[in-house]
Amino acid sequence: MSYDNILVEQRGAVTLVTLNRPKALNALNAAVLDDLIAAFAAFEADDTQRCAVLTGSGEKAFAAGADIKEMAEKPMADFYREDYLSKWYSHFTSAIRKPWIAAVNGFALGGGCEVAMMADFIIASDNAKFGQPEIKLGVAPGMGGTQRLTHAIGKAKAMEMILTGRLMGAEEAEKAGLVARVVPQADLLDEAMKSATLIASMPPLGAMANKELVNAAYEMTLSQGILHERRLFQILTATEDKAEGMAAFIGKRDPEWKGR
Ligand code: CO8
Repeated sequence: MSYDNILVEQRGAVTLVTLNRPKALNALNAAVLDDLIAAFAAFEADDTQRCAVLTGSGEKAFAAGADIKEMAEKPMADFYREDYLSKWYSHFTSAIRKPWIAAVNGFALGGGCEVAMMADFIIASDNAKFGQPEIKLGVAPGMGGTQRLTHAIGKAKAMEMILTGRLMGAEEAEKAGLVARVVPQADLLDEAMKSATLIASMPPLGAMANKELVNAAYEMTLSQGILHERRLFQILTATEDKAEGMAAFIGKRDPEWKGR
């Protein structure tokens, strides 16, 4: 399948998706978001693909936000009738059960920051800048920014960023817990691909279950989350990959995962 606004490449078991509107700093218009949904749905459906990386083309931006030019003239009735953002939002959260990483180069602002925060984790280049500057446009984040940023970095920093539109650099973002790792700009893709390849080498059902469990920490009380964890642990003991993983450990050999 070909796309107009993104590049998609399979590298072994890793799908690399690149936002490709560099002249508009990879701003997320409806066409880009529709391409992203299609590419991630194809990734999710393809059993040979076990982890994805999402990045932005050019050195300047991962994505500078939702497309302001597209939103500027749109009447409120259309935003409401279309339930603007809901299909993209639900697709990138609950519909993607396989792991994926955001490799953030340059600006990740507004919707760009929100899409990055939907990833299982973020690896940032040293020139990355994160922000939710929607207040400066007279709106608010619309795809989870107020919630995910607050979960990630706490109320004080999230409130300051969201109320002032201040951007946060990569080093501060790592210290604050927004990103897993900061790497030099030149190494970003290699480092993200290395992490993705490692994840892709893990048992696929285990990867899916572990992702689900960490995400449950955002949705459930502690006791519900721990019960959910125990049940999924118990369920995983019935998989062929559990038998293989434990036999391989005891037999001092590499496991061969079946995804069953
Ligand atoms: N939308 C549309 N076009 C954009 C956007 C954008 N978000 N950001 C940059 N561009 C375009 C510029 O208009 C410009 O185009 P042109 O050359 O045709 O004039 C080109 O990209 C280059 O941008 P600049 O000349 O502005 O580059 P600078 O280096 O001077 O500045 C900045 C870079 C600081 C990133 C600046 O472009 C900027 O502030 N951009 C807007 C950032 C912003 O406000 N983002 C939030 C948007 S609102 C939002 O995301 C709502 C979230 C809820 C929905 C989520 C849906 C995914």
